[in-house]
Amino acid sequence: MNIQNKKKSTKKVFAKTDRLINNNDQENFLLNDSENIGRVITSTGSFYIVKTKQGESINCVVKGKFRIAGIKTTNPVAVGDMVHFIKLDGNEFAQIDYIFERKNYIIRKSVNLSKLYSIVASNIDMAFLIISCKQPRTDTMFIDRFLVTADAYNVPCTIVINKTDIYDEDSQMYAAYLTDIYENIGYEVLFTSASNGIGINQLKERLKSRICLFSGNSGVGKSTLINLICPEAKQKTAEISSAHDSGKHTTTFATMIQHDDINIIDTPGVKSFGMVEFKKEELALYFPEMKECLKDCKYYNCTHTHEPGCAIKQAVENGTISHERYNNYIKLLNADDMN
Ligand SMILES: Nc1nc2c(ncn2[C@@H]2O[C@H](COP(=O)(O)OP(=O)(O)OP(=O)(O)O)[C@@H](O)[C@H]2O)c(=O)[nH]1
Ligand SMILES: [Mg+2]
Ligand SMILES: [Zn+2]
Repeated sequence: MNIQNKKKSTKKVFAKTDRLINNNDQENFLLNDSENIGRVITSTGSFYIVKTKQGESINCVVKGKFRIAGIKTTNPVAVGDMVHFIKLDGNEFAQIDYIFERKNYIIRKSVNLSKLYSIVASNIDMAFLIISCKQPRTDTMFIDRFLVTADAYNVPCTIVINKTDIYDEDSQMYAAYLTDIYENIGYEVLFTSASNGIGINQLKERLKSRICLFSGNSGVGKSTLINLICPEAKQKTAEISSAHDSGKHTTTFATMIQHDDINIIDTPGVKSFGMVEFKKEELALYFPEMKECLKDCKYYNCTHTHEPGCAIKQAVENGTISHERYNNYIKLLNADDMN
């Protein structure tokens, strides 16, 4: 296929599981058994809490095995999933027996280079990538891996630069540098401080009436921000390790925190987002600024590395595409986890 004419494909988000139900069954359940339907709000991997429309929290386990075709997952049921469950007499746990079709999901490799994936969360309206320019400093490679994955799975993203209260001149410059790069390619960038409250109201506005995901490195302040925004939330937080300027992986499983019309999924901090199911020739499609130039490359199968007449390299040279983003594109192209 000519890559230049290729419409950006959204990854197959409707992963086929043997018990992922279709629309007809879904309607049937909604009509006839609506009290046994709810959204997964906590997943520890072995045990789940499902919240029903009536506001009841049901402790659940998964009945049998769910397989997702093509990929091996450690957790076939994820926070955000709408599920059907059955209650059994005398049993403490109800059993999840069906997952409704997912609108989208974010997935990551469980262990680097392994073929095992875990679903971070599903049915997300907006992902917030929480980063920091200091203690710890998030690098652009981390950001780009996340943005590429989110874009491929059709999850819109906002970048939140937290801990602005502790920034010295160097980290302020880095924050300005990041803002310039990411605003230029169409992402909203917010500045917050959970310590002095700066930017919190603006962030709250963005969180209203949708299901939001908070993701990012360990120690950037995801849980602290959530505790501030949702007074009922009692998410554990911990000081970062001073020796390494890195977080202590305090949050260990995903939970959705609900407060008024705000729904935020807090997730464990990650070192890096593994790329999933990407082919080298599609990578540029998930860099919005590169996607625009593809049609102008001389060769239809241009990899934008060494080819003459490459519109992307030209754009990097004249400053329309940032060097940083292009360098990350090259690194990703050569990463071990690309197909
Ligand atoms: N100075 C300052 N410290 C902050 C801010 N936000 C969070 N912190 C501190 O950063 C440390 C880590 O915060 P957490 O909320 O536990 O970080 P996290 O992102 O949830 O980390 P994981 O759960 O490990 O992924 C805690 O000591 C917080 O008090 C902020 O805006 N400014
Ligand atoms: Mg946390
Ligand atoms: Zn090219």
